[in-house]
Amino acid sequence: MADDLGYGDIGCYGSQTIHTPNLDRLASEGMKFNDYHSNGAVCSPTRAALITGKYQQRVGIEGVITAAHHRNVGLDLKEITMAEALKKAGYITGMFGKWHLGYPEKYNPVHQGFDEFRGYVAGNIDYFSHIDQEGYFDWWKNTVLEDDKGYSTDLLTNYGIDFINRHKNEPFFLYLPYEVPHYPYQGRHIKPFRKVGVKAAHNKTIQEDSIPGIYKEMIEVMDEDIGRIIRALKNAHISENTLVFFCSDNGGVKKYGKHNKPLRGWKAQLYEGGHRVPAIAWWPGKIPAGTRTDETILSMDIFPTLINIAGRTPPEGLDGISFKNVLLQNGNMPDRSLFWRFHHVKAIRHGDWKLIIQETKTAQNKIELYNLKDDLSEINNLADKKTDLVIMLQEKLNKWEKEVTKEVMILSQ
Ligand SMILES: [Ca+2]
Repeated sequence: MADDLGYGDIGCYGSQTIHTPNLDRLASEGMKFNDYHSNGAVCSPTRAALITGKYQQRVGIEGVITAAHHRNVGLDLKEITMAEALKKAGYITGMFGKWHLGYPEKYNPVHQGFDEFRGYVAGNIDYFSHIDQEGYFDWWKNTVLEDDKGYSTDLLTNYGIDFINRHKNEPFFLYLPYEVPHYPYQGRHIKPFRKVGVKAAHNKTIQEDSIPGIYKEMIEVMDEDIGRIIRALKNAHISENTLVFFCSDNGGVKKYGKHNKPLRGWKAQLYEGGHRVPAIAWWPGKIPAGTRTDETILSMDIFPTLINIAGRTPPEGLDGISFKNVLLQNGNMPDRSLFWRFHHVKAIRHGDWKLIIQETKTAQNKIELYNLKDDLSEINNLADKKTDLVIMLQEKLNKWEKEVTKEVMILSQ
C-alpha cells in the first residue's frame, strides 16, 4: 500500500511524467481496478478499516492519529484484525512499514496479530533518520526501538524480501505499507534533516520547485522496489501461489501537481480525488492478464477477501464484503450502498450516484448529487433536479450514521 498516492500518479492510471514500469506490468498481467476507494480520505481511518474489515467509524478511528496530539490512543486491542484472522488460518504474518494505529508500545502491530513488525508507527518520518515530525525516533523491531541505516522505502522492501525468503515454504501474509509519496519529500540521495527532539514538519533544505521532481523519484523508487518484491516471489517459485494486491490509502495532496486527474478534489476531501485511488491485483494463472473491473471496492473489503481466498469464513460483523469472485471470475459485487464521513462532510455512493453533504454551522447544508458514470469529475450537481433521489440517499446515510457511530469515539475530528 502506498501513502497519499493519487489516482493519476502511476503510468497505468494515466501519468505521463512518473514512470512505473513494474506496477504497469502487474496491471497488464493482472487486474486493474477503475473504481477502488480508500475507506478514509486520510491515513489512520483507512488503515483502521483495512485491518478490521469494518467502517473506521465503527472502531472509533475517524480521524488522523496525529503525532502532536494523540500519542496515547490506538486501535482497540479487542478488535479482530486481518492479521489475527489469517494467523488463525495458519498464515505467518509480517508487517513492514507504516502502522499509524497507535504510538504506545501496547498498540504495536505484534499485539494485533503480526508475528513480525519493522517500521514506524507515526504518520510520517524522515526517510533516513526515521524521526517523526514531533522529533521522536520511530523505527521499530517489534516492540523495541532499533534503527537500521538506509532509505525507508528500500529498507522496508529488504525486510519484505527477507520475510518472503524465510517463509516461502509455508502460507504467509505480508503487509507492506510504504511511506511513498507522503511528505517529507526526500529522494534516495537527499540527506536526513530531522533530528531527535526537534519538531520539523517539512524539509526546509530543498527548494519548493524541486518537490515535483522528488515526488516523481519517490514513486519511481517504490516502483523499482515493488519490482524487487515480484522478482523475489518468482525466484522462490511461488508467484503462481501468491496474490499480490497494490493500492493507496487515500488520494493525492493538493500542493504539488495534479495527481488525482481526472478526479475532483484532494486528500482529506470526499470528492473522488480524496478516496478513489489506484488498485492492482496480480496472481499469475489465477487472475487473467489484462482484466479490468468497474466494480466498486473499498479498503475494508480486503480482509474478508483474503480470508475467503484462504478457504475460511470471515468473522461475523464485518462491513467489508469479499471480492474473490471479482478477482478470479471478473464477477460482480452485490448491490450495496457505501459511505464516507470525515470532519463535517459525509457521502454515500449507490450505483452510479453519489451524494455529498457538507454540514455548515451557519447556513443550510450544502448538498451535491453527481452521476459518476456521466460525470466522473463531479462538475454537474444534479441535487435540485433529482430531489426524490436525494431524499432516498439521505435517509440511507442517516441510518448508516446512527448504526456505525460508537458511543465513545477513540478519535473523532
Ligand atoms: Ca495517507
